[in-house]
Amino acid sequence: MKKNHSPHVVGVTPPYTVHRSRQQMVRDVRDGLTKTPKELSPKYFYDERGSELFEEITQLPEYYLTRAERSLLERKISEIVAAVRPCSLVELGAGSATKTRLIIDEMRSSGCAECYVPIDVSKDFLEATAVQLQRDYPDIKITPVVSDITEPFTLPALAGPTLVAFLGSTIGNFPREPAIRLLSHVASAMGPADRFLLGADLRKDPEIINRAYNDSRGVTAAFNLNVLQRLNRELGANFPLGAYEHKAFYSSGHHRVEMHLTVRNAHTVVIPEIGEIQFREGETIRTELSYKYDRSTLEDILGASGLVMEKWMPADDGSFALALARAAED
Ligand code: AVJ
Repeated sequence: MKKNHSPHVVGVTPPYTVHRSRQQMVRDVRDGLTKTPKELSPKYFYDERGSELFEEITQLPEYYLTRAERSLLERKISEIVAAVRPCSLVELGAGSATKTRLIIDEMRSSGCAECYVPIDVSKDFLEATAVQLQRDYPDIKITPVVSDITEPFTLPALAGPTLVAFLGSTIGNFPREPAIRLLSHVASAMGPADRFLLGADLRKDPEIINRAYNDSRGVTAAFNLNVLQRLNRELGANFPLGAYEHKAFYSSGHHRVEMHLTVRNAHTVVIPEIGEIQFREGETIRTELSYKYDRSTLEDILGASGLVMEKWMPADDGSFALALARAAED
């Protein structure tokens, strides 16, 4: 890794606070809800409850993504670690870090596992994950970083080579330009021996995709609605939850899932720091985009970000893929 300026690093033991994030949240919510059509950033899904609900989603029979990626990683991790020989692992949007152990175990058995840096917006989850991992891997230096990965991020000094993992198809939340901005930060933090490992959901039968975002138990609906509950709790808003309905659909033209909250009946919401917001019957708040890829689209996005795809590892059924990339020589 190239050297960076002072990182926003937190110890495995709290307390720590992220002062900027509340102001940022108020700004983002104001900007998103005064737009037409209205939108909220998917990063606000992940409060404690939201992170729990997402974990539940990953275990749903309809939500194939997590299982597909895990079985791919199980099959490919030894080849990846043998090629990269990483001593450090940086994980973007680490969440509960369930696939992390697979990577760390392989790094260890191939002789080098010095540092693990999980980066996530959800500080509670990050903290719990870091504490748990530290218990299981006492010899690894774990440095959690609470950060919005869309902001240019900084990293502590690491033992190289570094494997930067961005798994779970979280990249899918970003349209092309924001994705390129994010991946460019990754590319500029990488040295010649470092590698980037990306997990991405692939284009497939729209019915399969639609089922994954409209599960029969309504967990995805609860996950979607939870963002309003969070705004009620954290910003003192008064969203009437019963006035909203989960909607998710795959748009083949855009190669993406759109998640919305549809307004059942017109009402006004007050958010003290923002003001009054009118909601019309039938209008929607768009809460998430989830892009689906093919190899050439990913190669193009990586290329535009200063990264070169070295390995393309699709699942046998074509449902999901891992891609390994290096920084382009500049
Ligand atoms: C974590 C962004 C990859 O888009 O599939 C799951 C989030 N949203 N169900 C996805 C999500 C609804 C998930 N990502």
